[in-house]
Amino acid sequence: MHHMYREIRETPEALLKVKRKMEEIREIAENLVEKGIKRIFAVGCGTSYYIAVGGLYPLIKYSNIDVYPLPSSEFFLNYLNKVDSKAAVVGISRSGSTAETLEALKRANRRGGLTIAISCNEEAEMLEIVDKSFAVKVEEKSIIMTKSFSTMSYALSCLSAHYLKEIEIEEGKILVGELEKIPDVSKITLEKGEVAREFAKKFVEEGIRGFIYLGSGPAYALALEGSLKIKETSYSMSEAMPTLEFRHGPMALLGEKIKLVIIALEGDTLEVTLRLIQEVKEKGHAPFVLTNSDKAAEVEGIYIPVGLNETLTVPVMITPLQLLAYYYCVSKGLNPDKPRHLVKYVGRF
Ligand code: F1P
Repeated sequence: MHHMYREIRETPEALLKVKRKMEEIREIAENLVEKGIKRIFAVGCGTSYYIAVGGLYPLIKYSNIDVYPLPSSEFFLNYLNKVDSKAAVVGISRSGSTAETLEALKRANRRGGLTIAISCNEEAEMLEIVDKSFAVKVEEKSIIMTKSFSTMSYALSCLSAHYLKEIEIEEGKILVGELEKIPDVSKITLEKGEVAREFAKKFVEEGIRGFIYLGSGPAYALALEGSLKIKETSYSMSEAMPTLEFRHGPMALLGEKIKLVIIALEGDTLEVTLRLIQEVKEKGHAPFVLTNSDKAAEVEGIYIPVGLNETLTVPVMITPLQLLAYYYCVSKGLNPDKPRHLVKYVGRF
């Protein structure tokens, strides 16, 4: 069995490790409030940057605190002027050794920012240089990040939700209550996601040459990470964009051997996403849809009625997309455990 597949299957138990340490996360949220933090940067590289994009949505949707999900490099090259004692910088890194993320945290420290680390490595050097840290031991032999994405997404979502509760935003209490369910919901999306195998084989048989992942809001983080998994394991061209952006140019690609992967989540973005699905079908395209809404259930794809607030779905709805990339890779006769040119982490820049 490939490391990548086994590690996807281990996601629910990895999420339980975060749940067991929830009090540590609540204490970090409490510290953000005590310090009077006015803006929060979440930074990472590759998959870990996409964790930053998805994990801040509770704050984006339900608070007026300024949030900046950024690649670590973009943060320290272009945003340092916004860092002072009222800024928090959350570094996200499976290894805790990625050069750009370490550099981002070191420069944030020098500007007096409150630095926080989230990692899957309890011995990470990153944990030594920050003010507060949260780490769980979630080891992956695979270069390709899978359960580690869900783990650190869950941790960041928990931090966001607990912050909302600490500043007495009504939705905070609701979200914190829902956090408890996530490890069990993960078992459901894992089992329902296995049907991705049939779709992956079909894509290979159809000679699909490229993918465009569409998602809005939290689903945009799912689109970014789902697209990266395909690139990393199958060397297929793949792009992710906010759902309605597809209509402003990329729509011209319909007719080529591409497959649209559209993530449709219950919530503020569902209606426009359903209209886009209808629009591309009328143009003769058969999109693949990952959804938790019965309103999109009849479209070809994977329907999992996950009863979570949309801002908490990223750690669990990514699993079917990880499985889709895994099965597409092996259906093409490639080895997901030996991705061309990639390393476990990039230790210099
Ligand atoms: C970040 C990262 C991964 C990528 C590859 C190289 O690692 O860019 O996202 O998939 O493994 O490293 P980390 O900072 O999360 O350890």
